[in-house]
Amino acid sequence: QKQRTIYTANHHQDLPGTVVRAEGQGPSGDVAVDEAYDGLGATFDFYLQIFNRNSIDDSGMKMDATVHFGEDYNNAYWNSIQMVFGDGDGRIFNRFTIALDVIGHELTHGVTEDEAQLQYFNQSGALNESMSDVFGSLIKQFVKQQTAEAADWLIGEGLLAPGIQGVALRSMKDPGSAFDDPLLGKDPQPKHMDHYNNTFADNGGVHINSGIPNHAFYQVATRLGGFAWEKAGRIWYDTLLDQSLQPNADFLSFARITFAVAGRLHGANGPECQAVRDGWASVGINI
Ligand code: ASN
Ligand code: ZN
Repeated sequence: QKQRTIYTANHHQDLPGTVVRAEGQGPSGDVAVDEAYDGLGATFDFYLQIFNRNSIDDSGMKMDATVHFGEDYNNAYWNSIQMVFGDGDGRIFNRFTIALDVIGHELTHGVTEDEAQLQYFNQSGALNESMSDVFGSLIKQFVKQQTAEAADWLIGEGLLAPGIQGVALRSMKDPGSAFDDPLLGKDPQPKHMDHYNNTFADNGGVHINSGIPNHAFYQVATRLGGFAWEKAGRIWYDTLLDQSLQPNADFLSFARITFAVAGRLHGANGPECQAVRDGWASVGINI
């Protein structure tokens, strides 16, 4: 049974704030509250139906989210206890509940923290970010019942304010192409190891270099075809839960586990293993 509680911070920054909608209650009429409630519900249903996972910690953890956090707050995050969503400033970003994959992204930070504790800097941090984008995107694809070919593979569609030149926050299909705007700058994501960004900014580029494993997942999923959550998603999920995945894993060690998992699930050296190997190779990671 899912147990959601949506709070409002009422434009302050005190967490969790006051309850506006508890599990089982009807729509509040506040769009951010109701998007958070529905988005957490869809994310819970996805994890349960597809991976037989019972909430964030697989033990029925309550799902708490606070909306209207801060004044014109241009972000959303997971704080190890709950999810937090800003309203955006309306100039660069709209409200952060507007995109289901962003809600799935934040909740998945909780799943990753529970299962793998991928350290939030450099390559392990980019893998942590990528897990959130992969499962965020799969949740959206699942709700829309889209195949890998039909999906747009965008993260945060609708989040960019009117007038911003761009389509979303990130693109898994074509990292680096999501936006190019005088206010926001250009989408900095690479999609190949040749363009890996060695930076101290952004915790060592966790939201930048995540383009590489994001694109590898896209490559594997489209090679396998059909619904991406069925094969590629299962391989990535089992990798996240694999005992051999270390908190300081780099892209190559993660990729090697996906290959081993694909072999366990589908038989060694079958087309699934080949798709995993080729997908990673296409981003410059050679298993
Ligand atoms: N929205 C960001 C994320 O979920 C927030 C952050 O970087 N702290 O990764
Ligand atoms: Zn994140």
